[in-house]
Amino acid sequence: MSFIAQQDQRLAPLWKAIRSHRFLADTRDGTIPDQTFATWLRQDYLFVEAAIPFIAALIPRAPTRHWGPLAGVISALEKELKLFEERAAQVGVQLRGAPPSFTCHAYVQFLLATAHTRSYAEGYTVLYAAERAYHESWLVVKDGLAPDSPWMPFVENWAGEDFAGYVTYLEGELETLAEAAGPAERARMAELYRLTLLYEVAFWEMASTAEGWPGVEDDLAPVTQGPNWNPDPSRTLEGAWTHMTQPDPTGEDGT
Ligand code: MP5
Repeated sequence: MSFIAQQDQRLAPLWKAIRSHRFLADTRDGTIPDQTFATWLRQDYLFVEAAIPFIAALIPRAPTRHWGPLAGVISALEKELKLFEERAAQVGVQLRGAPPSFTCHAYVQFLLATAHTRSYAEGYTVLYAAERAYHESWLVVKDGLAPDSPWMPFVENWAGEDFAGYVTYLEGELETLAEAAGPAERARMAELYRLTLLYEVAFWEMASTAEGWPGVEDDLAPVTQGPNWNPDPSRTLEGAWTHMTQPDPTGEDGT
């Protein structure tokens, strides 16, 4: 059995917790409170912003065939940030100035620590698990979301064909890395896969409950704390992931 199939079997309860999360069902059904969706918008904006240095930190140890695709992910993430900006403006949500929640902060630290201190295959495992989790999550929302929902662009981003193609590509590459890994590294990859799925469940939970930091009423974060990314709002929106599935112009398969 392939590495991913083996992990998916072992971690089936975590996949179920992701796919059956009430945040996704309520978003799909149009019953999610505006404030709850706004919490997710603000926190995921911070997450996507941090995903850029995560990808950048993977590049130095990546095989050369991954350089182009990983650079493509960085530009897709920049376009995703613009999508957040555009949607937040559309529905009147203040995107900036929110401090990271405990869960968002922990997940981001986990991403960066993995990229900087673990093997490339281990970092790639986290990338695959996080992207796949979002694809699976937004497929749940897609299945029944009203076509005029303000959240449809997020469905198109993560449940669309371009992103599906990207996740399939990541899957194939992760299997290749897992085949080349020894038993000890494979065990570490399996553990990181599990942790990433746990963080994904925790992230939906955090968005649903608007949790702050455990044990305190007020995390005392300055209100100006928030994203560092400074987009150019005048740029037009394009599909963030379109270029990830366009054929290689050199005609080579990149291996
Ligand atoms: C993703 C995300 C998908 N935006 N947020 C969480 C909590 N997990 C996964 O990543 P990307 O890079 O936005 O496609």
